[in-house]
Amino acid sequence: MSKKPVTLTDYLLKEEMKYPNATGHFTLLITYIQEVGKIISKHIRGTTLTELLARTGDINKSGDETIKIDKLANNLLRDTLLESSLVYAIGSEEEEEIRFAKKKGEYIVYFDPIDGSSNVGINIPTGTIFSIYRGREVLQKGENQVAAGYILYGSSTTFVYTAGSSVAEFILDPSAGIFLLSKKEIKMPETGKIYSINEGYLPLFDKKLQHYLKGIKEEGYKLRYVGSMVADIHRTLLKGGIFIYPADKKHPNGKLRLMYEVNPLSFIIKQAGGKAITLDTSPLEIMPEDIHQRVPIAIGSKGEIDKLLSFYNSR
Ligand code: P6P
Repeated sequence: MSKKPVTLTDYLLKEEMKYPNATGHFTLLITYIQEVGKIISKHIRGTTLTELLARTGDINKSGDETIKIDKLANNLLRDTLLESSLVYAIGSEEEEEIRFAKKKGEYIVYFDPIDGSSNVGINIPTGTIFSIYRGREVLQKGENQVAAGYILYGSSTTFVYTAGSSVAEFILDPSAGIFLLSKKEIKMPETGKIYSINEGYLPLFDKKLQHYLKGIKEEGYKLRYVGSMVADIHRTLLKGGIFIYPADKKHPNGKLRLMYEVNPLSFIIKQAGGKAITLDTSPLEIMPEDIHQRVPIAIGSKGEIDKLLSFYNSR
């Protein structure tokens, strides 16, 4: 008798049973998010992308021009969450300000509806990133996250999340429309000779970073850079290595946003045994001042982050 594969819903309900006082609200919240992820995946893979790739003419807070599929993904997530009665407020790359729910729930959700959206039209992986807090304080340190995850629209549609203990991966069976458990407790390799950085900006990097990059190349490291953070982090999570988006002469705070890119992905990598640093601390310890603030980031295998730090602390 073949066993039924474990679905995301099975997994969520089993996790919920570990908490006798659970209300079921967290399970419902993740269920809403994964449902929207399936709809976004359908649009991204749809043949009628032309319409969805049309530019809207809007410039978001990050200075990127929004395309229709960004808006579609944002509005789907925003409206689903704000109407769920589970959420107090949401923050999004595509929303200038925090948006508050009418029927207030217990969670605050930050998200990047389509990270790397400029890659959608050229069939390069993109992703939806989400970060979940409890309470009424809309600006909290990343270490307060109760959960974080992403949906990667790659060769398959993959759902990865952690609720603060283990990191699990689910792959969408498109014919059944169900996320099936593929990896239960992802543990990152301690090291990995793969580095991920946009070396096009090399002349803008500080001397120590340039020296570090020269050193690892002499050690035979491979460069892999997709240009969608979710895809680069997913590879780093599974194969080990290091992803760096540093500050440089033109971007004193780097490019990536703390609340809906760096914190959720750092939370996941840390739960899988990896490490994330920004300037001289963990990004998860930063007290945010603005929902769109940027931070420089290095994130990946513990051994690789320590190697980078050794270049900054010794020379
Ligand atoms: P660059 C995509 O626009 C994004 O926000 C991240 O997903 C990605 O890692 C980064 O920017 C790429 O930036 O400057 O290398 O094109």
